[in-house]
Amino acid sequence: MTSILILNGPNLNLLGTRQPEVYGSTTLKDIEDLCAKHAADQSIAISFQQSNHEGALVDAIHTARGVHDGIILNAGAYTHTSIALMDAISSVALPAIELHLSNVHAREEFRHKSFISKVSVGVICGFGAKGYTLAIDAMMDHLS
Ligand code: CA2
Repeated sequence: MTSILILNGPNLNLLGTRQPEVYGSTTLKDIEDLCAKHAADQSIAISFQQSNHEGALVDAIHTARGVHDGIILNAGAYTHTSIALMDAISSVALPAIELHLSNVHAREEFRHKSFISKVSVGVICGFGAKGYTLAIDAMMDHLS
């Protein structure tokens, strides 16, 4: 069975509590449930994780090697700053999809830069919570 790690970075645990105009009113737990149902319908295994800590995210990416077939990563603000996460993705040699709820390209200039894009097979942004199921489908298509 194909297995996908869906990894979420800093502050995404606060989804649904503030800034609904930017990130929607769906909570991270709602998104996890959405992903679990979408994956179960297609007999895909998923592991849905979140951390506010860069090193913990690096550890989760390392642990994915030999366990998961691909990684969907919403690295939050670390997207725009973290060479460590970029190197972690490169080092495990698993396909990664960069994901964002918001359209980062329609926002502040500092959100236009991504270290994760450089090591990703593709990027999905701007579709809110729906982006997570789009990313699962894109990963399955990439792996097939
Ligand atoms: O659009 C996305 O998914 C982002 O990865 C979200 C990050 C942001 O730094 C990226 O540029 C784009 C921020 C997540 C913060 O989430 C919050 C949720 C509720 C309340 C406050 C922050």
